[in-house]
Amino acid sequence: TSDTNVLDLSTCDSEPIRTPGSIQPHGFALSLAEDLTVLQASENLAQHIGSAAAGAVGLPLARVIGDTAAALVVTELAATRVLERPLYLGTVCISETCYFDVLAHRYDGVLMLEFESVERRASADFRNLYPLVGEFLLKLNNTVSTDAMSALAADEIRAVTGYGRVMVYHFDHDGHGHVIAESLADGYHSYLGQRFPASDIPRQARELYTLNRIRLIHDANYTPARLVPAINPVTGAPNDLSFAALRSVSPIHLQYMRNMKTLASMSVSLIVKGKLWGLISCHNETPSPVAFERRTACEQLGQILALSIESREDASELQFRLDLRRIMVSMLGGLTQGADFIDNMTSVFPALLTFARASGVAIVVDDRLLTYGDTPSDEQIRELVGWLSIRAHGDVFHTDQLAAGYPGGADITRNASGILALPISRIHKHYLIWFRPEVIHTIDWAGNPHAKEGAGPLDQLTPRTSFSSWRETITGTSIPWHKGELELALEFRTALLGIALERAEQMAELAE
Ligand code: BLA
Repeated sequence: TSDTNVLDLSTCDSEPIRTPGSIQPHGFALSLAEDLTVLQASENLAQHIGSAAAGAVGLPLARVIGDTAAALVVTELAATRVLERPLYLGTVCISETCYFDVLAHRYDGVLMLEFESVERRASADFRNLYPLVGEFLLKLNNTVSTDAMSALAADEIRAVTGYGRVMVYHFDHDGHGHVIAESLADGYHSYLGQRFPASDIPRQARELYTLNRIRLIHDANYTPARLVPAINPVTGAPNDLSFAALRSVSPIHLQYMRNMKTLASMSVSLIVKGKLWGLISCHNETPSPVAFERRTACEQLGQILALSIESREDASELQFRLDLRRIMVSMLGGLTQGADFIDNMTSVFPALLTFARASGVAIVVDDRLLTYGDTPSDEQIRELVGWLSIRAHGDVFHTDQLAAGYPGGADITRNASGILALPISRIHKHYLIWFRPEVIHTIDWAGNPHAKEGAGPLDQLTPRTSFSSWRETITGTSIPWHKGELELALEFRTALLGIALERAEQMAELAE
């Protein structure tokens, strides 16, 4: 029932966000040769330190930023290995403009220096930030649920950034995001519990956010500052700014922010088991800087949260599978007792329902059909088996939305929106089928995800303009099948086939 992909996302997906050719202007950037000759400079150099960008190209670094600042860079670069993540070298004054945080990183064969304009010397702040991370760890130890841990993280990150709204945003299996925790300042309305469609964050952005865990948009109304010249002489291509702190971001996303009435945005990636699990998304209504060391603290808080989520998920996954396995083992114990396979199966019917969190189950063996619990009629089940044997070719079949694929599904939605069908013979059309009932539920979207606002003037893609709550009712689906359930159902099937085989051999022996 949900068709959120009304936008032509291929265009969205192909915007080259790693090579925008420009930076955000709350700082300036230089790319350097190994001997620290300036290769490229951002065109806003004059606004920050008075010298023209084009004039800076080809000069030694000291001639552009002055001897003191250059000496700091030289010393720090000699002392540390510069990697792809920006490294803080120090805070400097350049031609009486105070202060700049100097960040260095090396990516795609290019050494980049970024100078972020900051209000005061950063180093004083570190003292407050370290204990904060420590306290966060202590608090996490006393917290069990993902939502509660996320709420703690949101509060901490709001304290570190001073932003007005901090949300922990979790992606579901379709890529839609769900706000699971939030921390708000006065005057900020809540998005807690709301969903945002997957199309709000395109594929290449998710890829980049898996590699680079933090990004800041200082002021959504900014005018980008281009790098001059546009082609990097080392690579012969536009600079890959994937890890640059000042990377200019997608104009489409800047419009989205303005539509959302947030002018400053920072987001921190939550990587769980190597995948982008969600984001900590921070909003401020007005432009608002977050200095490097504060961003680093947020990145660490994000990593701690992600690791905690990972370990809780592992533990509950393990427990879930253990519980299932216990039920399975006890069922198999019962099945090897009596003589007749089908009679045996009826004795474990209640356990079968618990095993698969189902409300009905059916066994079809030749012309025998046995059901238990809430199931479609015998006739409807026979029809379904006919379809399954063609559609699924003897493989395990599962769906949480039967009517979407099965023509007869609409008539049996109420008790069979979800089915898991196990073929239990290698030759015959014998099935064990679990049924899950329809669970009608609502989704609270932030704005109508189906609205065709994606097609703007001149066929340009524009983001949604409304974020006022919009409720959607989802029908025809059951609770989804869990990966562990499917895997254990397969194991169960293998065991059943084994038992059947053993039976057949015993029968053959008796006949001899
Ligand atoms: C990027 N979109 C983003 C980002 C977020 C969102 C968090 C990362 C940048 C940042 O930190 O601000 C979306 N922001 C949200 C969501 C919430 C939020 C869902 O606060 C909810 C809590 N966006 C569109 C459409 C397109 C699009 C239609 O709505 C494309 C046509 C593009 N979004 C888009 C692009 C980026 C982006 C290209 C990458 C920006 C970049 O890093 O350059």
